[in-house]
Amino acid sequence: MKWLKKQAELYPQKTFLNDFTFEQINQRVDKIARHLAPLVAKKTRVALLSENSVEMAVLLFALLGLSKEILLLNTHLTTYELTEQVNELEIDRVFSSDLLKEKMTDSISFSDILATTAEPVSLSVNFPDEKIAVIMNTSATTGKFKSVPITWGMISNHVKASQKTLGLYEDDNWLIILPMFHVSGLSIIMRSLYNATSATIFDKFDENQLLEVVNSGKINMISLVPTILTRIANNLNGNNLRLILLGGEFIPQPLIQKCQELALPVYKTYGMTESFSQSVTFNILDFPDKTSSVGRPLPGVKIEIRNPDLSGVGEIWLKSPMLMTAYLGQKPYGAAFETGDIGYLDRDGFLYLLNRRKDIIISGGENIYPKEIEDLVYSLPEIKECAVVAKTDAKWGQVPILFVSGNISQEKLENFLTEKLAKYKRPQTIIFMDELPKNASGKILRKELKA
Ligand code: S0N
Ligand code: MG
Ligand code: MG
Repeated sequence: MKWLKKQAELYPQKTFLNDFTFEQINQRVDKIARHLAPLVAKKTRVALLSENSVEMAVLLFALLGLSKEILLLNTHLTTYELTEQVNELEIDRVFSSDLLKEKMTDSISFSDILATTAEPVSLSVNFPDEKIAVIMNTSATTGKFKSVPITWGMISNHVKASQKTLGLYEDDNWLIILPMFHVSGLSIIMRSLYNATSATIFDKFDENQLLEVVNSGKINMISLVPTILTRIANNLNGNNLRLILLGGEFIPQPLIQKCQELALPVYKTYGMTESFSQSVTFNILDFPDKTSSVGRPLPGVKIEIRNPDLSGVGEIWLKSPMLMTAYLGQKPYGAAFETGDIGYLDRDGFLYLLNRRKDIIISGGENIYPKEIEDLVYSLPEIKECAVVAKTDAKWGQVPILFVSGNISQEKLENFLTEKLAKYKRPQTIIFMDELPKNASGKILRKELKA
């Protein structure tokens, strides 16, 4: 596996993941790869469904070493949604953690793998830039997910640019509580691997466990979404931390002010799956007069504001060596990538984000597009009209709300949504109306519903 063999030779005794050294992880990867090889021999693409764990990382490295493309599945999804994604990408080999196997009963669990016969293999250590390493599906305005192919070139360019921006200390230890099926979590693994530094993987978000490990000084870096930081900021001791990388959602300014008062080393970041995480970043303690910005571009990244109004506010376009060239199965987007977000640059090159992509709802760092929920609701014959809008929420930032008209009981609709939709996408409230408000041409007035 790229970088792993080298680090295991250079720093065999250094801690890599949790209590395992680079040498131990490398040995575990070699071992599991021997079992995996016969299972994936004729496959280009496989899928992986797992909560965060060292085992997940080991399996991922082994599959990468076997030159597979790995679709990383969001563990919150229902069986219905998971099956749809796997079918769409024509994947017939799914690996799941023992805990999640019940979600995809015909998958191969981690313990099943070790029960199969092993075969000698030699793992690849170098990959061409254009080779796909992992695939992540992201929700899209169309209501159907898009697949982001994350190549080795994107990963290599990212880890280098990020290191230049965030610096590198020999005993860095980066806590992973964000999901490794998102770039927010996976990028930490790749940075630690490239930098030969440590990462500590948590399988879930538990407030007390998190505070304990941060306040103990065992880790010195952490990536968070505002939903989590809001819950823990008051009890967080920033003395041992050199960095809190904060992004994935709209970041409320009161949270930033509180972090300034507490002297927490928050690095705001704006990035996306399409760019394998961070595109712009900055430390709020270094630039106290820029705290409402999301930061300055990483080396190699260019931000363009297109079609600006008189005050310079316009569409945010990106050019970056960390960006994908196209969604899977779609045409390349060309020289620059349209983020869909709205903002402006100040004269020092700091980016300010004013509006997120049209219609997007971000709940606890998970993206939701109303159209996906609406299309599903419309698939019920009883439904006349429906619309999903965002409601501000103290805990999750935003939550979806469903307005609906039609001859259907609340219970039937709720049961249907529970079966088909991940919990975070499920409307927090369903409001029944005789008719939804529309304009003269019959378009549903979302603004009115929001109000
Ligand atoms: C916020 C998290 C941790 C919440 O999970 P928690 O508390 O563990 O929830 P559960 O115990 O599982 O469930 C509690 C109840 O709440 C429901 N629920 C869970 N998650 C959500 C949600 N997001 N929205 C609404 N409801 C939710 C559960 O269903 C459950 O209900 P009950 O008990 O009734 O069953 C968790 O959601 C989380 O980890 N969120 C973060 C996800 C994330 O990482 N998003 C970022 C994705 N974006 C990117 O990767 C690009 C940006 C980026 O790269 C980045 C982002 C942040 C920081 C750094 C970077 C970087 O550039 O490197
Ligand atoms: Mg969870
Ligand atoms: Mg929890």
